[in-house]
Amino acid sequence: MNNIWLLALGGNLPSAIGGPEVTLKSACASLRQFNLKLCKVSRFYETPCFPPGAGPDYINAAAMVETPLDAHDMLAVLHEVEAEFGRERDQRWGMRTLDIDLIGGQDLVLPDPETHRKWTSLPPQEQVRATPDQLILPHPRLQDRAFVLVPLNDIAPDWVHPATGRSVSEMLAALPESDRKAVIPL
Ligand code: PH2
Ligand code: MG
Ligand code: MG
Repeated sequence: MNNIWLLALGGNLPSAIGGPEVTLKSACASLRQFNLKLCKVSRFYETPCFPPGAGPDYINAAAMVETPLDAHDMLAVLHEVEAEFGRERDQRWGMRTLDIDLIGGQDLVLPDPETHRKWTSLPPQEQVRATPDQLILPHPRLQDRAFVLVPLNDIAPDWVHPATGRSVSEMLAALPESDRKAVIPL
């Protein structure tokens, strides 16, 4: 069985091998060691840190992989690659050498549509405090973030969010222009 997974990559601290751009490129190469095919990689972008002031600007990119791995096994691979580049999983939304997020794939909604809706509709104050202990797919903040949607639009503009029916290009067009313009290709 072959799955297509969409990934969002980011980093805003140097790793042992260099700055975030070097780290993200090596992470893409490193993904190839696993049981997957790296189908597409977006351009790389400089993006303002979210939340504003929480650290240096990020480098962000997106990738598409094809693999027999299911969502949970794919996530385990992403955590392995993050660890390889010195990621310490401590502070939520803290600075990091490498973050690879599983954004979604196919028409999969995890863990179930109702729980997914609960996490996507959290008010901003709650988003900071509450952390899901289950894998939520598509990523619950996907539709809010230009630093994810701009790179994703390079490689999968027509992928449709299975819970909302909106495509990547539609989600991107719905963001404020100022958010979109702040995501600058390298
Ligand atoms: N990732 C975060 C928190 N803030 N800001 C930008 N610009 N890009 C990111 O990838 C990012 C962030 C948590 O993973
Ligand atoms: Mg992450
Ligand atoms: Mg992240």
